[in-house]
Amino acid sequence: MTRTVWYPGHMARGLRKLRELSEKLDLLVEVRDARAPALTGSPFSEQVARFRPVWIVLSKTDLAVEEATERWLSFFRGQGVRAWALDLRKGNLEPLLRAAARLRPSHRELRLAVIGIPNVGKSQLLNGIIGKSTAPVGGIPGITRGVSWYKGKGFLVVDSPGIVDPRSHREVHRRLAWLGSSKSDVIGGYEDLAEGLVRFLGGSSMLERALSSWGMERLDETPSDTLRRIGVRLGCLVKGGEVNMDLAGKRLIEAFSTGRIGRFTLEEPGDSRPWEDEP
Ligand SMILES: Nc1nc2c(ncn2[C@@H]2O[C@H](COP(=O)(O)OP(=O)(O)OP(=O)(O)O)[C@@H](O)[C@H]2O)c(=O)[nH]1
Ligand SMILES: [Mg+2]
Repeated sequence: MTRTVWYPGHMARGLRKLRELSEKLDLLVEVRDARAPALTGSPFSEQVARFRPVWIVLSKTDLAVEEATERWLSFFRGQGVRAWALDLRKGNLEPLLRAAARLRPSHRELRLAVIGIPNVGKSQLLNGIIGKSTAPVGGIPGITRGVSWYKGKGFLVVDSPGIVDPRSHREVHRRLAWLGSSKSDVIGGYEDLAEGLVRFLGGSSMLERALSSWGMERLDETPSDTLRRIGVRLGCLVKGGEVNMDLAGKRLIEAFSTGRIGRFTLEEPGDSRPWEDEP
């Protein structure tokens, strides 16, 4: 059963191109979101990991819970994977670049590709590696549409489009949409997505934190009622004073994905995925 709802043509083409290129590459740097390092894993890296090193960069550490990021780094390193955790807007790429330079063949530049799912910061990392803001960066998934080479000092770097796994469960896509890495509007709409997020956050103290950032309290109510209150608070109203639930949902998802309501980490190493047992 195909369960993916967002897999546009540029992803299929990008995957094909990466496969063709993979013979020429010395190193793959896979960017994952530090807020969900398992859910944001790339479907491509597993297919080629046997042939060359795949290093992991956990991006957006400024939006994740610091201690959780440390646990993820230990987890990956414990598996023998080289991993870095970075706020890519700040850079601090020197240790990564020094390690990569050691893989450089004596007769030519090092060829590396930056890969990963949409909106995790691949192009931002690439710009840091080449030292110029050349590759387009943007806050919505699907900014990079093709596979392109860029030249840096001693490096040839490939930027690639974000590619999701066409076999992923719908629930994975819902969670990726909370982070801004999947298209929210094609996965059941913002209202449904945001209610799912409220339900998830309600399982811990995260909901209190989110609500208090808007000066609101947690009440004993359904996720739908919580979303309605958020809509009132943010002025997402239509004629007659009714709440526009889809707009309220969009605002909540945007605030969550961009870190406006605080730092969050959605998963810990070894977490189970209960939805995978569902028929
Ligand atoms: N807060 C924060 N934002 C980041 C970080 N890295 C990237 N971003 C932001 O995340 C968004 C996506 O960055 P891109 O580099 O375009 O992501 P991408 O993986 O190339 O995305 P696609 O090309 O759409 O697949 C942009 O708004 C960046 O400014 C980070 O470490 N912290
Ligand atoms: Mg990009």
